[in-house]
Amino acid sequence: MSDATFLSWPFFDDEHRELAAALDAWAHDNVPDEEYDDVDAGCRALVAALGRDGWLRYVVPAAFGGAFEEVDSRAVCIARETLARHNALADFAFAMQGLGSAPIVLAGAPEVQARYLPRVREGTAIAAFALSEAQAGSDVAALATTARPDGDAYVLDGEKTWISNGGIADFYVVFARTGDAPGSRGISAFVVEADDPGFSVEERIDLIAPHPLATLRLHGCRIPAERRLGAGGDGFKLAMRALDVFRASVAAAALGLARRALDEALDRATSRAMFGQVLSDFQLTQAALAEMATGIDASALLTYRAAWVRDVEREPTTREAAMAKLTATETAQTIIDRAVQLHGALGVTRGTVVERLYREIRALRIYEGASEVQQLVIARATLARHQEER
Ligand code: COS
Repeated sequence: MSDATFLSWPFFDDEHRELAAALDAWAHDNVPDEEYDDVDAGCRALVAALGRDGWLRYVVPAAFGGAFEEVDSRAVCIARETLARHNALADFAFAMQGLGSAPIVLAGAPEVQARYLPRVREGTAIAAFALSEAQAGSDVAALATTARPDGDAYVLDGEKTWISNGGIADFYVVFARTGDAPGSRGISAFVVEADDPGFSVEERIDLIAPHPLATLRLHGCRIPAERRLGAGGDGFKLAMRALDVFRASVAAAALGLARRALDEALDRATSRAMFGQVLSDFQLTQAALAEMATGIDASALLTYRAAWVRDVEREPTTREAAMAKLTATETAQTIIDRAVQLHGALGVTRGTVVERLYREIRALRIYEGASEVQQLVIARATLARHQEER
């Protein structure tokens, strides 16, 4: 059992503690502790199971059957941390239902919200967030997909890539350029359904830790104008607001992977005989374990600080979420690498837990804003505060 003492920190209420225990027990019984051979089928099954048993209530507001009045960041983070400890694809399935529907929660018209959000909660519709393009990854404002108004519709043209749930999603929140305004100002968000004419999955992308991922093609893709989310030109800010919530939760997922690595390392270190003692008797091992445990607590403090500021203080958390994501993902990479080292040859043997974690953690330092983007965001906020105080 992982260290759960963090749940007594003042960031949490009883409902958070209950969620952590109940979801851990559920995952133990319902989520395999191994990779799926077929990630598409696995992901579909996980979304269905998470919906059936009520866990997706944490990604939509109460008005659509959600567990909290508004989506609660601490609950999302606890859910991701817990699921990631068991199986990274389970965390992915949960998180993508949230990220893919967040722009609808934030800015969808009531009828658009009513069309998608209950199905997201039930796990009967799979959501996706289609922002990145081949030439617009970190530099979102450079995206080139267009959406042209045409009567009571919009016609979308362009290509999106590295889209999570690409190929299995029922709908995609697609960001496209609607106006002549340059950079970030001319972008709007739309809901595109997988069976809309002109929408196709161009190519599936294979990852070192398999998750559904694809390149999407929009070719004269015509959708009703009501499926635009928020005002025209608001798309960039909408994407950033959705990412503010989910970046802190990526930190939580990294934390879950790191906690699992420490658990595995502790089991190994206390059982592996070497030179007449066990691995954990060596001070070098103890130094590694100490750094791993400290890195986990430091990451947890930043992660749950970001979630608490958003939920309780109701302040913008761009800076806090960036600090959490940067620290937790980079630290988890180091912790998992140490766990691999403590396992020796077993650590690089296909099929061991630490080998799986080693592949799983890598993408978290890249998606939803690479570490370098988080550094940029933190530096900008720090400099802006300094200017204001002068
Ligand atoms: N919430 C609300 N508004 C925000 C915001 C946020 N978190 N961040 C920026 N904005 C606003 C700014 O205030 C600015 O508004 P005005 O035009 O009214 O002044 C506008 O959005 C543009 O912001 P900025 O000038 O900072 O945009 P940049 O093009 O410099 O981009 C980064 C900033 C690099 C931070 C952004 O492009 C980014 O996050 N990139 C990574 C994208 C990403 O995560 N990709 C992964 C996709 S999902 S796997």
